[in-house]
Amino acid sequence: MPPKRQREQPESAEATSNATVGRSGEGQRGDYLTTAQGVRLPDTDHSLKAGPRGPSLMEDFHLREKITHFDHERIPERVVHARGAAAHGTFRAHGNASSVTKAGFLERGRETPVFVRFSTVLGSRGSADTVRDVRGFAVKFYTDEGNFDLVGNNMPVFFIQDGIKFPDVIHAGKPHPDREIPQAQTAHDTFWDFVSLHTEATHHVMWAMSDRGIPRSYRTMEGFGVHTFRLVNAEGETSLVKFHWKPVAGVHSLVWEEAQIAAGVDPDFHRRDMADGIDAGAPLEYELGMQVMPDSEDEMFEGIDLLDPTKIVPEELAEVQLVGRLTLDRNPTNYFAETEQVAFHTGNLVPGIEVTDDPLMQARLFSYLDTQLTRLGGPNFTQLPINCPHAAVNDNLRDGMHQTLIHQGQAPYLPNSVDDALPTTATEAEGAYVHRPIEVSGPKIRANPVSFDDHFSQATLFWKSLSRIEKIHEIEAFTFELGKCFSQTIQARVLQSLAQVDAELCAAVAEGLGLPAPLGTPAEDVTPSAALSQIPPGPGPIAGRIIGVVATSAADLGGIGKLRRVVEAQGAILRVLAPAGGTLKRGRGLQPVARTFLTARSIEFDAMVVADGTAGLHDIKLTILLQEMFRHCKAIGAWGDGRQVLTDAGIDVDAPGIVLADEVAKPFSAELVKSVGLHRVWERAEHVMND
Ligand code: HDD
Repeated sequence: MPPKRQREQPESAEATSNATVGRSGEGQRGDYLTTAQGVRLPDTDHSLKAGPRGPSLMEDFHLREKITHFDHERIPERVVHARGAAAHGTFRAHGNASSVTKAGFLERGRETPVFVRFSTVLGSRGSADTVRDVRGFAVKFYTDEGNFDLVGNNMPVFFIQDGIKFPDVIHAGKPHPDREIPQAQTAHDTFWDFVSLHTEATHHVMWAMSDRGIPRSYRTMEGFGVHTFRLVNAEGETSLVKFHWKPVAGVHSLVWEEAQIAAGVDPDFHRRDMADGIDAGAPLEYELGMQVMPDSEDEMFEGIDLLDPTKIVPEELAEVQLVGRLTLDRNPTNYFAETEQVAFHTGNLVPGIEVTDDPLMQARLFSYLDTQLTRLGGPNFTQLPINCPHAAVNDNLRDGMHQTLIHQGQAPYLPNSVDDALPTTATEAEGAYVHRPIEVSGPKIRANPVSFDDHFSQATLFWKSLSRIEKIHEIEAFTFELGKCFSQTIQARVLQSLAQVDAELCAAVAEGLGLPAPLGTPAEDVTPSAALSQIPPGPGPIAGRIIGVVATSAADLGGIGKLRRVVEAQGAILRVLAPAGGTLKRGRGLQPVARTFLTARSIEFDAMVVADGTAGLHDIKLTILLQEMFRHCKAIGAWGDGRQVLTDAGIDVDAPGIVLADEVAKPFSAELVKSVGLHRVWERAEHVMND
């Protein structure tokens, strides 16, 4: 229950003399319903009419204000990344980054409030969470030195090398302009037309068609700053750096069928998962990592052009050093005020962090500020509580739409001799952001460096680094997406690119499309990078994971209680599934039912266990649920006669990853926890495919 608001006290003289007189950022004050002007209302359900059956009257100021405000409740959605969800949290620095940057928030022990918004790129605001797409990973650090935004994605490379093509790639990916279909997906002609005609996109689509395009959860996604940044330390020395976010929960994805089911059954799958996890006391956690490279004149490292956003630096060549931990543990209070109105900008930098001349980054520096003017209706969006820096602001910017501050003084210019010569500029020692005097020279020219011409070698590197099951998923994704294209010319052109990546990949996709596989000359001297595969070497944490238990009131409720204690102690969530809702009672045992067979679907569970005492239970929806869990290679278990429910549902109990026992004892729970920690039982995949 939210705490009841206090009935309003009369404002003190001190409060009214504040710069923000009046509402002071509070959404609601007092217990009475009022108009926006603060006039108390007797009734909000009946318009003012000339008699009960008469016409409504123009003088009904409440009706007009209520409807007018409602008419304007929506603002333009983001042109990209419209669908998103966010959380508040804290960033704690380990302190080891101070040798390369003077940024205060990275000093040892510093704690900085953050707001993080995750998003899909292409879909509109009401689209589904689990579509195949890139995920945005935008972090706003409210540092003592001003706001720093790290506006990244869950993939370390981008489609294009120069920001001037951004409108083009987005036009190609968005729904076709005539019928506005398909929504939130790249499985259509214009996207693949663009990709095949701009082959620099090949590396990026290898990531998008991999399991990374359909994350299991925001908590199991990596994040990347993509561009190379220039860091400056207290001595003025510079280095070139790539930022990474490493999820503590490991990197895990859905399988394609699951993602498709979820898009219909629970379009809010990811935002629900994040909000529920936080509510259940399982925060989302990530380590901030940095790959530090020397700041050389040519901005190359081991033959890789650090200004090319379609290239990674393999972790084997530059170790990702962990410099701080991000913990997201508080859900927003109001979606619109916070998640919708938050405004990120790659130009929000703090001393010690600078940009480089990556031409994609350079265009972004213009675009983010510009887009907010339309989206948030004017230049004063930094005054919105979610965008407001925690550092002191004294900016000499004045007036404009939606000005909410009452600035004092007469001289908003510098220098001035009227307002006590304030504010004053700062020196570097006083914390001013002073750009490094990097030399810039060269002819004015519309061209890329020659090193940007290599469009395929890192796509090959990515492919060669995948495990067998990940390669199969990649082939299936390409075959699905290209199979949705009507134009054979476009399909054939994409195959030309795939032939430059790998012959096996190209042949397999060509076979699925029923087209000949062209020959190519893929790079041969490629060393795979283990960090690019997301198959975990061992079980990871299970916090935030959901384990279902099928039960009836005849089930072993004591056993369920034991299992609940084990998994909840590790931050996981146990949900009982039964034929009907309510509470299961048996003896002294009590278990609340979280889902019924009607309201549950396999996609929301990471593992499913059938309790003892359920033999004979049969329901077609339960059968479908168990078969989906089996096909999606999730852990399945049963104890006692629960085994029979599995067999009745057609589950092969001898297949890998089926955990069986007579009762809920340590080995059973431990095996189950281990399977969930491994995310999927991939050995079962071969079994499923051969069925
Ligand atoms: Fe962008 C939003 C990430 C290239 C122009 N972008 C946006 C968001 C993320 C990214 C995560 C959502 C922020 C939020 O949650 O509000 N964008 C990226 C990454 C890129 C990238 C990782 C390449 C490395 N973007 C990019 C380019 C341009 C833009 C090249 C334009 C030249 N991006 C925008 C935008 C958006 C945006 C139009 C839409 C809404 C907004 O900014 O605030 O300005």
